[in-house]
Amino acid sequence: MQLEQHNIQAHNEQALAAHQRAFAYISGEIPDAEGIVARLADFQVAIPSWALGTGGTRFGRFPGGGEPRNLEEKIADIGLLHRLNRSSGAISLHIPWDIPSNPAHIKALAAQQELRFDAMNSNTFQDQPGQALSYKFGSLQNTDKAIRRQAVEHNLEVIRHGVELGSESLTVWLSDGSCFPGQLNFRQAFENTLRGLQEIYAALPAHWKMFVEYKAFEPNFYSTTVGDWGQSYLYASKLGPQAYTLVDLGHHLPNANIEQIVALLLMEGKLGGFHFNDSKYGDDDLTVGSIKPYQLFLIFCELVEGMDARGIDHATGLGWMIDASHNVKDPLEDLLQSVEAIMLAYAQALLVDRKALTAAQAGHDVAAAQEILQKAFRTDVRALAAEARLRAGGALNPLGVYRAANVRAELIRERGAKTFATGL
Ligand SMILES: [Mn+2]
Repeated sequence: MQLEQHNIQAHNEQALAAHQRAFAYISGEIPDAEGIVARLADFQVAIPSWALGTGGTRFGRFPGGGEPRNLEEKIADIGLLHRLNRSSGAISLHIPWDIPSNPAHIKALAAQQELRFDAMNSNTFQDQPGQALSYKFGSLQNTDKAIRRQAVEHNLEVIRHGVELGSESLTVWLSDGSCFPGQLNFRQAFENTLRGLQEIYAALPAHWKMFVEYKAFEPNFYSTTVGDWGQSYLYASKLGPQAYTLVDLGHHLPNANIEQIVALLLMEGKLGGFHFNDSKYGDDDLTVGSIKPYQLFLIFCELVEGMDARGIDHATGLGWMIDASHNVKDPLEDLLQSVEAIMLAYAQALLVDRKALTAAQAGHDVAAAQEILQKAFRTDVRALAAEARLRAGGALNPLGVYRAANVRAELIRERGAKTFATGL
């Protein structure tokens, strides 16, 4: 499926007059529209290979057809997203679902689509066909040394694949934990896990980062061995300067103040990357910004403030990734909506009058502080994001072009109605 540039241009021409009116209006209302458009154009969000197929739940999976059947088709799908929004210029792979049998070929395909390889993800939360030992009772935490060894070796293999492709980071998410009181010696589980992570860390190339992702619960329901940001921070601190905490928006207990977590991790120089999604109850993997857009905005406010305080480049300083895979929408439409929600929250955070906010905080003017934040949040910044896409050759309305071009129907025609992408 090749979405041609002329499809995008024809659509843009129809929408151009209305867009220009909206862009002229917002440019007159805010101090630095050009600066924000430039920052949006630089900002890229990595798409995970496992988000391109319909996600399942433990109750079932309802594939939508035309899903990518291999790594080549996953790269093609992300290339398509990137042509539409010019903000999806990276792919995050998962091993063993995406083992590149011919890395040079895969690298060339990605380069054709103007994609780079973001973080590599290891998997010790499932048993693979032919695997010698089971992870049923954990991987790096396991009381069995041979199982811990197998999990370490797998991560080393993931690093090797990443090096071949030009990736520069490894994300380790462990499902390790326990389902019942008494099942686990917490201290021993932590120490085993730390030793395993240390062996993996020692194999990182010098320019690589390791992201230690945490999750409060699921699939384990009594304890998780990397359960919250404090535990992740503890591992990352003990590992060394190449190790960082990764925040996944869906991996907290209800009502956690994620914006505060982000602020403190940035303060300590230990925030490495982000997994965007949204949720109502837990790790729901819903479209970014679909449930709690204000929370997303507040998180971006802390990200912008913290990155600026430490001189971190917004576009390249942290790993920006989507991690979502749910069961009802067309995955490509979902990803277009998710990237758009990220861009809007980022633009709104850039709009916040920092000087006025600092003054309000210093003067204990609580009402003014709220007004300043909500003024930015209530500004319609869609024309800024659209302008950034337009200048980069993307679509004013990515979802509109996707639908008008009948992309899904075409993918089903090419790949079949009963395809299954590897993933959850
Ligand atoms: Mn995640």
